[in-house]
Amino acid sequence: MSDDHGLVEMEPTPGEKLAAIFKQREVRVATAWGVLVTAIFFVIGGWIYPSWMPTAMSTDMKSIERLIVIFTWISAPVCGIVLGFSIYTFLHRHKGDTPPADGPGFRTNSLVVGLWVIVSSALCLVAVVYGLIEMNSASAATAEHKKNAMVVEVTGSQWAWSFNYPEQGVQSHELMLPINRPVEFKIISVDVNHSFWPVQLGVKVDANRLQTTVIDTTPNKLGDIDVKCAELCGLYHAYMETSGKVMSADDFNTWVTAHQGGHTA
Ligand SMILES: [Cu+2]
Repeated sequence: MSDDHGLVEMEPTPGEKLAAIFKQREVRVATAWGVLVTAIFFVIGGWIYPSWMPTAMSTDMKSIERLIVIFTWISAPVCGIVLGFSIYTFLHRHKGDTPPADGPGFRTNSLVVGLWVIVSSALCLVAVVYGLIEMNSASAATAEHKKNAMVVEVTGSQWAWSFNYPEQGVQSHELMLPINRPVEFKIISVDVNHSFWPVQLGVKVDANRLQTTVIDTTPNKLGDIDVKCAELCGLYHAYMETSGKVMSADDFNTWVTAHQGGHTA
């Protein structure tokens, strides 16, 4: 900012004001960096990051993936502007021993501030509305699944998960689920707070002592599930994990028959 070209004094139209801001070379270069960073984050958020995410094995996981992508896209321009100006500043930092003279003082540019408030409010509003719609459709699905969901009672303890299938009379340390049947998890802890996280199912919910938390999902893809604890719960928190499987209905029935009355490791 070498001088302000009398921007504030002229009081021209907003369009002229904006044009004057962009007449400054440093603003144009920093904006170009901002656009580049936004584009990079747009691509990373939309195509590269989803390819690193675990396989989606339920509709919930699919919608969470979509939510992450859209929220990344919304935040990309914010990140772009901040990093764009940071990159410009870093590349044009002062080198050498003699400190440069102070630059001219500059006043708040109400047009830029106003525009930015409007744009960021609009982005937040999109995020809030989108989030509410997703939440609403998730609770509608829960109400619909309530009738024929298979109940799995999940117990967290330092430092293991165990699963009880009351309908089938089976207990297990592995999470076995039949494909395409809604499952209702009833989650509790016998000691400290844990968080039940079957990664590929897109479910992550607290396991508290004395208070059962309930959540449902419908596995829709065969394959392996990683079950982890997502709440720091003590010395071996990092090892509080087990595995599971989404199986065909037949395979699930075979597994149930083999384990009824017993307790699998
Ligand atoms: Cu835990």
